Amino acid sequence: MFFKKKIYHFICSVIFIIYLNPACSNSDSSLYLHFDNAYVKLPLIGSDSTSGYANITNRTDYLISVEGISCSGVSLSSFHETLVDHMSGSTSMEKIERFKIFPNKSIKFSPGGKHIMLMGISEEFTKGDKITCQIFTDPRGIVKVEFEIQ
Ligand SMILES: [Cu+2]
Repeated sequence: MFFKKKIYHFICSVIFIIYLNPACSNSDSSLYLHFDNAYVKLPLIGSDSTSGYANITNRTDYLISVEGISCSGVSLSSFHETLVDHMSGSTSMEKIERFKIFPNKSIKFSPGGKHIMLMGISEEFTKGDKITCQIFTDPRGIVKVEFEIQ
């Protein structure tokens, strides 16, 4: 009886390890491009535009080009970069058409730098909601990412 219980425990442990080890779930396409701390700032009252941030990691051994983004409940989503004019100190934004992430490297989208620009965001969204975005990559296709509204 004791022996049987031990075998059962062993089998459970093996199953547990297989399911939790990311290396065993390579079939999950969302893992090749990983988004950490993906969030969107709640738009200011009276505004329907806001920005999103994340730390994006290329978990493959090849170069990945990120070609675009489309988010549900948002009219226009794109990648932007904040530029600072060092002479005047003023800032402006420029659209990034595409960007590359080297194998096993990360790119940080953070306040004051690169950001995801969301224009025409639905008024329905409130803090804690999730915005689902599709990220288009070459190669591989589409990665689905959820950005939490903060
Ligand atoms: Cu912008």
